[in-house]
Amino acid sequence: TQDYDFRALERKWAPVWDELRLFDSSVPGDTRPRKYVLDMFPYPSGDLHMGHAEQYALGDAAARFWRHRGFNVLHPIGWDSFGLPAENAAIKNGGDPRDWTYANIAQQRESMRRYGVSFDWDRVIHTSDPEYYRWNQWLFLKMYEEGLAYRKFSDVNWCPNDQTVLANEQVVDGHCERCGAVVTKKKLNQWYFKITDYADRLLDDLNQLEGHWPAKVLTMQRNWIGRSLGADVDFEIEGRDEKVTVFTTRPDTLYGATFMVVAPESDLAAELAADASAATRERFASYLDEVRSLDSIARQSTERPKTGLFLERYAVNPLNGERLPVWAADYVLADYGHGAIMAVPAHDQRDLDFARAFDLPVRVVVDTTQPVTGVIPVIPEDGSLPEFEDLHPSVTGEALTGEGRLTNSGPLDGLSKRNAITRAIEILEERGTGRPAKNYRLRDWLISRQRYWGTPIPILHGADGVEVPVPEDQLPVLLPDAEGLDLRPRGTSPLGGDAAWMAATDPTTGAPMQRDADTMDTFVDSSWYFLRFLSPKDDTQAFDPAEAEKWAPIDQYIGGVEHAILHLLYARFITKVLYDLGYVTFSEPFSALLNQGMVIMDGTKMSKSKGNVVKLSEELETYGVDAVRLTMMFASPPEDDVDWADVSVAGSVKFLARAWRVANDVTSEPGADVQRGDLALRRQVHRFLSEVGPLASSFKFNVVIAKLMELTNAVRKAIDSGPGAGDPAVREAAEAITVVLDLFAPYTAEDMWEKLGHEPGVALVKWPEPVPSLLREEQAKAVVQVNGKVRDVLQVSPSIGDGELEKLARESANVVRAIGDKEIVKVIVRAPKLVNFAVKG
Ligand code: ANZ
Repeated sequence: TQDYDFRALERKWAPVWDELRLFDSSVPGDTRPRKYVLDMFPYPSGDLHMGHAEQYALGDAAARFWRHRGFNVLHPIGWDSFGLPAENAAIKNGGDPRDWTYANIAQQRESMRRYGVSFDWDRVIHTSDPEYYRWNQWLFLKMYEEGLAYRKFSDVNWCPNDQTVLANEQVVDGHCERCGAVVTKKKLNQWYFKITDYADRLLDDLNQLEGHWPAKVLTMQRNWIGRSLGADVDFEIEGRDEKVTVFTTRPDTLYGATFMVVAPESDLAAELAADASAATRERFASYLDEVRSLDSIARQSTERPKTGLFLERYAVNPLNGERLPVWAADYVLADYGHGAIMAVPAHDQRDLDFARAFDLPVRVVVDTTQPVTGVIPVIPEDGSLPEFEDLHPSVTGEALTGEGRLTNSGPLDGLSKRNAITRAIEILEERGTGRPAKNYRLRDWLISRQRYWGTPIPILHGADGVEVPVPEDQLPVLLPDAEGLDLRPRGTSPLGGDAAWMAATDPTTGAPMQRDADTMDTFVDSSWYFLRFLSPKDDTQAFDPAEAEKWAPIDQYIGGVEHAILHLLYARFITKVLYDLGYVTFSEPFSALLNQGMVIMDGTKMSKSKGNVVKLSEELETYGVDAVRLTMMFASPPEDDVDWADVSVAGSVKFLARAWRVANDVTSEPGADVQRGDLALRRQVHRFLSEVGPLASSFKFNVVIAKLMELTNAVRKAIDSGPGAGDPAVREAAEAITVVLDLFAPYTAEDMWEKLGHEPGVALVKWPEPVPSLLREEQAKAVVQVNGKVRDVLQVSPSIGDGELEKLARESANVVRAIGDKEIVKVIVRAPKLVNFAVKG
């Protein structure tokens, strides 16, 4: 007998597959129904690693499954090839980011081909190709026309020592990650996409995805958008003409407001401080410097001691006319709500911490000691809780945030929190000093990058500040060569250093203009790439709407949970924009989403610093592609992490060899009359088939593989000590194993298919259907009696439980008739054989 030699199989079949073009999804006249299975496309950072191996093994199992089920499956691949690592490599080693990028793409492409993934290689895209990024520019222009792209000055993190803009992740505790200098803010004029216009739809449409996306991802999206409902309340400031508006989710607590806080870097704080005493002016200036170096998360943390200062002014509570001192404090953010709050220390923890730090009054206005349905207690005017002294927030330090009844609140007294919110808003509206309001955590999408390796923004700037979009027929605005450009980050785009490139002319007047030197965030590239795969070579449009109609939205999207928020949110946003513009007929791009787990080592993430990185290339060398793929899918359900320390890749090789030998040993001819095959083995094969279909369509691939192993052992036994290698049931079993194995181990399966006497191309072989009669034979007969008299006989599974059997019995029409309107007094169930209803009346 021959030996299982995975190296030989890989060498043999890869070129055959190339030639057969089995995964071509655009054959004219193909009438198969369609499915679009998409793996998140990779960033070309070096060769493929174990994480890729997990992701593509999973996506490919899904794609292959649907192909076996008779679908024309679109399973494309491309590269997300703009971005910082290429630029940093060029800064470090010299050269052009292009060289690094395209060399890595070539390597990854070869590795993927070797990995046997069933991609349609005719649809490859690279986002750094002008043929691709010109459509980013087109999209930008559409957004600009719609008023969805705009420019404004905004703060960036700036390291004054390195003269560099820093990403949020590069700021550690307010200091530059590299040199330790205190990070400051710098104002730059930058481009934004107005995603906030779509906040409600992005939130509400998540309901459609319920059950089809991981619940965790839906929650993360919801939290990121962060809609809160409440009220805007206008406060007069003594000695100032204009009122100040605050956003609150708790207008019910207005009578408990004891001070007001404004964000230190707001215009209002600057204005009020300017009118204060010299000492306060000075303290304010140094406080502002301190605040600028902190990020918003640290600022709002309840852990950090509260800081702030009194601005020597008073606001007036619009409901009770009380004077509230106005403070500046950094726990209030300038860019949320209105950058000012009414502080209710009894019922808000941060306000309470602040009040306790600066000795400000705390007044309880919601009595949370009384259940909402309970008696309304009388609490004195000053808001103290005499009977519950030790529960008072100023004593406990714990704000009362729970349910309760309003007290000390004039017209709101006695109402529940919820009713008081509604009533307070009504009163504010009657008096014209407040109204219902909505706020979102979501901010507009900052797309400007002061970096080289990205899509140039297709806007021209005149000396007079005028902005002119580059006409569509002049796209793409090509990225110049990197040669001669200083790519080091310094807060302005490297493109600005290329005077020849920067010089442009106004398309209508011919007047000299300057190009926009910024490039786009690479999340723009990936916000619509799934549409480009539909007509990747079309040089007349971004994508063909007719093809989108045929294929999209994506039936199954597969990728890492690290993209749970931004990438998915941006892709959903751009899809909605394209929907509104009439380019697509769907408003959610990804009908179903699966997040694969990580590949870890000894319970922890693989990382260079820990020295526990397993090299994919070495695993492939040692065990072969199929064993690595099979191991990935066998180790756990796809959402769970795979601990590479716990798996046995060698065990996978052994199993593959066993399966392969079974195919080798079959001696009957293809098409042998299975009717004459061994009945016990046939039953086992068809039970296997009835189980693996549903398992595979719900991605329970680990269980499918366990069943494959079971059946393989059974056939081995049938060959060695049962009906023998020539029995047609053995062939039937071997063919079933081969087709199902193709999901995980395509090289081995292809070779088995050949050994079984078939033409190459197992990937397109129809999934064998279970024969019902072979399943039914195994069913048990359950007798159903009413008062001892047989009323029905049910065919049931021998493993049925009592509960399930009783349910079936109750649904039987004969039984229903026999019972009529009599009362069931007792039910005896002996699954799978008997149900007896004792009835009376
Ligand atoms: C009074 C109040 C009383 C509040 C109370 C809460 C509890 P979310 O849910 O996150 O939207 N707030 C408003 N603007 C703010 C800003 N710029 N920086 C920091 N905090 C701000 O939170 C809304 C609540 O956060 C608002 O409701 C306000 O405090 C505070 F018992 O108003 B609240």
